[in-house]
Amino acid sequence: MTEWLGLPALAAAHGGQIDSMLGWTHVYMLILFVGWGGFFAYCLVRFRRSRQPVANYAGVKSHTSSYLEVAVLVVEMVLLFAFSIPLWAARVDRMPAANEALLVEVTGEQFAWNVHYAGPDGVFGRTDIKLLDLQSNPLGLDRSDPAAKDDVTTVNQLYLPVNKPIIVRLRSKDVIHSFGVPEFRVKQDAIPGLTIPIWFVPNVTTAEMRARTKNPEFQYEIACAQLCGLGHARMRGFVTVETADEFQKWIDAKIQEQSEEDPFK
Ligand SMILES: [Cu+2]
Repeated sequence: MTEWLGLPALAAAHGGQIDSMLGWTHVYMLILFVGWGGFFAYCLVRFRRSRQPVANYAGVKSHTSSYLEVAVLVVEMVLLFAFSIPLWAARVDRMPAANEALLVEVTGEQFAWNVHYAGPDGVFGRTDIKLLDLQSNPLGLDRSDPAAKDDVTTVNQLYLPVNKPIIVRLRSKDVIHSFGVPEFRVKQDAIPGLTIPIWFVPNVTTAEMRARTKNPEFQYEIACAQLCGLGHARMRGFVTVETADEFQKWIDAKIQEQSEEDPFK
């Protein structure tokens, strides 16, 4: 229905609602544009100099323009109250239950996305700013904490299972970044000092999307959508959406690999 907008391919369960909202906004704005444009052209002709050589201080007495403005206001109220607020309530405000969702922490920094999974125990290990090392431990994860043993961290690689609600807890280490994945129709600023949750349900795997777009190199990309410094343009993360089994295999392998690297284990 909204193909005419030329949006990126859709890969999240609720994305259709966002697209329809975008579609309606464009339709209303097109009507307004044509209306205002027509009104402007009419005024140029109607109040041309040859017809009105001298300014008339009383001005126009008709109320037509006031009625038009009220009509514009009504259209904008419809957009706000009939579309935006209900959509916000359904899509943003109401988080999925924590036991049905996969919770991932994503921390922006200049210029990378740090991804942190709690692992099978579902508990995020302790982090400590003193342990922070940009190369080896960008999140300052304390591996001596029992809850951290099975935690998985990656840089710029977000793996997600398909058809499962994902809650991303967004944070930032330095400046304002913005987590934007166009195919999931999500975009949210990551603000230092705040932890901001967003959620979505990816419903097309990377493999399916590659087949659909006939592009074997297709990847979902986390684009930093706030100009965050000189390296902003290279602040790209990648999202791989897999089946539940593939995702489980990936995370198990990751846990294995990290425990082998871990000198304290
Ligand atoms: Cu950034």
